[in-house]
Amino acid sequence: MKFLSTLIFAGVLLAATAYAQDTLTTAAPKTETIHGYLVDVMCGDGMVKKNNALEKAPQHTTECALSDNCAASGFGVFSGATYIKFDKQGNALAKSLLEKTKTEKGVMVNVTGARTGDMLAVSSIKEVHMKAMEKTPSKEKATDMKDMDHMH
Ligand SMILES: [Cu+2]
Repeated sequence: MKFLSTLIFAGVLLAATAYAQDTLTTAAPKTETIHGYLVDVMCGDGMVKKNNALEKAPQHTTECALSDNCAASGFGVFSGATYIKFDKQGNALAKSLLEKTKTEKGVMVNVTGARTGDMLAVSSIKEVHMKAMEKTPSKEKATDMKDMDHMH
């Protein structure tokens, strides 16, 4: 009886191992979230060629990205100096984000999708705002002043 259960256990273990290996090799590309500047392909390719993305991507305007030639070229994101291009759905999501945003240049995003090399099959794009550093200190100052008034 003990021998039999050991045999069954070994069999289950083998099957589980085989299943795990199978799912590993047939798995879809890894999903990842990339953080960086959203730039159209026309301008993005230009920055890659001139090797000046770190300097130019933050300066790239929303207006430029939405101009006819730029918008038609598709979109991508700069992860540092590496340019990762979006699929069709990503291009559509990027365009509607740019149409809604109030950011005039250097739109920064978190893009999630399945990455294959320098291509991303996008599932979601969110703009990342960096307002915290501008607004929080002035608010803190205001409360500090009120506290001081109480003390007098
Ligand atoms: Cu552009």
